[in-house]
Amino acid sequence: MPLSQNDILMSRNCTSLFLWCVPLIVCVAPMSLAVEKPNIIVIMADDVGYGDLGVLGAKGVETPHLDKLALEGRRFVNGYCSAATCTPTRFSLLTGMHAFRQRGTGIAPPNAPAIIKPGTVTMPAVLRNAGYKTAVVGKWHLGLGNPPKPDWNGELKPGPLELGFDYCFIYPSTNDRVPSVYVENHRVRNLDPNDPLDVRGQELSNPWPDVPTGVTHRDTLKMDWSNGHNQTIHNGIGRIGWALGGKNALWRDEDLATTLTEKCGEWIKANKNAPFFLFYASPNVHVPRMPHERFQGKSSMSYRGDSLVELDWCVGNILETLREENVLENTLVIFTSDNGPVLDDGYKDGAVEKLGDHKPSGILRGGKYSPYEGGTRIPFFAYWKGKIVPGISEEIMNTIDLPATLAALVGERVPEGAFPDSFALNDELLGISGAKGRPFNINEASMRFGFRKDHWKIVSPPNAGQTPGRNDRARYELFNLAADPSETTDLAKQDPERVKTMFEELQKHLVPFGR
Ligand SMILES: [Ca+2]
Repeated sequence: MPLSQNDILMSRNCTSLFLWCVPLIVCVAPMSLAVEKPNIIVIMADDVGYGDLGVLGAKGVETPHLDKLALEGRRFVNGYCSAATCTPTRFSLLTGMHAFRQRGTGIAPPNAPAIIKPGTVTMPAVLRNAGYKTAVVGKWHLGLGNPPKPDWNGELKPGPLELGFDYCFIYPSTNDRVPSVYVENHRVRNLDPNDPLDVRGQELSNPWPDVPTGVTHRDTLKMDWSNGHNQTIHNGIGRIGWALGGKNALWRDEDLATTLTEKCGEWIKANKNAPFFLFYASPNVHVPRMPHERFQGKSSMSYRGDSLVELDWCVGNILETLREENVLENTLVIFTSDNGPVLDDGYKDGAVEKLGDHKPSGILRGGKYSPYEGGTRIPFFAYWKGKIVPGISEEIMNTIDLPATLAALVGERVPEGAFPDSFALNDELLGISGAKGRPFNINEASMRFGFRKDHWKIVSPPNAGQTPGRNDRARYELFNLAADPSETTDLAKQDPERVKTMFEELQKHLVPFGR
């Protein structure tokens, strides 16, 4: 049932009586006035591309659960994440703000302190104010603790709990970066105080010369590296960065996705009676791809394909939990990815050699790290059994829109100035007739940008510096995505007026830049 006007007014009036950041216990609508607030699960896969799933044309791998989710839900074929790498997309997913507006939002190193500034309004905080129980399970990669670095043996705060999550069960960085541990709420899980965890930056040489590294003991590795990833060895795999101790807390790569999925299930069961918001930040299919033994060899594409099979199992398992707990029909599930695909991202795992006919980006150009479409146009599905009419949307949608979209969906006010780059696309998400997507799209790839309006797109040149493209409009490329979805033909010289107009509009969006 949609929100009634009274419900909306009550929510707004009530909220305005209090400081927004104070938990609004008395403001939660009483049950008799409850608006429909579906449970919400956002599943963000890692490095999964536009062509990586069966429903998107994948070859050599089957993903039946994700295909079902897509086919029985709404598929956004013009769905994007906001950046071509992990940290900035996740920053924007939680804050509704482009990462380029804040310095230090590039790929976070192992010892990164919390990147999202305290006091920033976040998506989970707004949903919590709307009466939701909130949790994040999986990859964090947005830093923990105060500068200069996390207190790994003490309290890890600020972190997810200070940003609107009631519960977190995360790994701090990426699975190829140390430390290979879980953080549950404010603590490293299973850490033995007699064996403290010491984490050092990746820029240093080995702080413990007697300890084997991916260079000194390369022949002992169970997965060899192709570049970088040769510092601390854990589980027979070289990592980025240095870590020592905390042995009891270390996870095994093969168990990562299963453990996290089980944790999602536990949390769903414990919170099924409240409206809940779960952000499942899946480790699949980021390197090192080391799926559980039961998935190894289940595709023809080596561990990258097997990791897609594992991802599919995880999603199927979560949906099965919803079914078993009788909350499937009251749960909106959104599936997306944090950036486009990559084959060799630092390990020799056969992804290149075993690719076969598979096209991870589908027809799109580029992948992870790229300002072309394959860098940020990704699988994007919304499924809500009995509510979302199955179909395909060609409207533009971006993961940065989820904060405003989900706030609007549950009828919760967004504080003024919050979610500055986020459009409320809730009608479009649900497929309500006549609804529109976002009017333009900006995608970020390190210091390069793509800017799309309708079917036209400009791409900034490489090495554009801190104010990308401001002085070198002549080097921008122009593509007609309707006629040339693979961005093969640069039309900039044929249509300089269009480049000029779009360039000037992009510049307005980039201000303020580099705060
Ligand atoms: Ca990623």
